[in-house]
Amino acid sequence: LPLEERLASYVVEGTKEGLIPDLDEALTKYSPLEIINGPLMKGMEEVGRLFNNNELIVAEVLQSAEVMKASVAYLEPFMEKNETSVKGKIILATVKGDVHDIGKNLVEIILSNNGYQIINLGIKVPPEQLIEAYRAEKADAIGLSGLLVKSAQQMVVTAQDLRNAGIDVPILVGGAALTRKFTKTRIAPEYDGLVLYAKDAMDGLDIANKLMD
Ligand code: B1M
Repeated sequence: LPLEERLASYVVEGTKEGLIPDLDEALTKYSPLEIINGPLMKGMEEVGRLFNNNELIVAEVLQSAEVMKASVAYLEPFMEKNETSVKGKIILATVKGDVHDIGKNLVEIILSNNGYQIINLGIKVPPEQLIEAYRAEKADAIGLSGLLVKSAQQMVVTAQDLRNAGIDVPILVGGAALTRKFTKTRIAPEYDGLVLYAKDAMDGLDIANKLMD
């Protein structure tokens, strides 16, 4: 198989055998993010498709996720870092009820490599925990990730709770459950701050940079 297909197949098969040498080879041709967003994401999309068709079970999807995580961890030191002064502090969380964290953690890597201090609250984060963290950290923005359809609804609830707690910092939302339609009007028409959708981690960085300008 060509290199790109081999990379995708490690994710689909959930195997790490041969992965590192192939990642090294890929690094001679592509940037770390191109490898992640290209062949590795392609593998993850295939995993999603197979899972949807009942051709994979959760345990197998978990192994695929392990391969993706190991790849991102291996590639991270090769990513471009902009050693600027701290641009801002951002709280990141996967919303309540949702365990998917690969995308959120990628957002953390990209933002922290580009001058942001990140408070990563992890997965299944209830609004109360976000409110507490915001009060303790005085962050410049809150980033919410969600991959399940119900996570979009959870974001609506979260934005309402933040508003009721008197918080109005910009909220950045992302994750496969969302689309561009998830703008402020869909998520939180009455939220006093901005609500912005990022399609991927780089888009998240662009938005954060615009916000902090
Ligand atoms: Co799950 N899962 N999963 N899963 N899983 C999906 C999301 C699903 C679409 C698969 C499918 O059926 N086709 C489906 C959701 C269906 C729906 O609601 N419409 C699904 C399901 C059903 C489930 C369970 C319910 C399965 C079950 O138990 N029966 C269960 C949910 C448990 C729960 O959350 N309560 C479940 C569990 C799991 C695993 C634990 C096995 C594993 C997650 C492991 C982990 O994350 N640690 C897993 C995985 C791996 C997937 C798929 C296959 C891949 C997700 C992924 O990591 N993609 C996924 C199918 C798919 O998406 N194709 C699927 C790679 C990652 C880099 O992309 O997270 O989208 P993503 O991030 C992108 C952008 O979205 C964006 O940036 C990233 C790229 O740069 N982004 C942000 C993300 N967050 C952002 C935040 C931002 C900005 C951008 O700002 C704050």
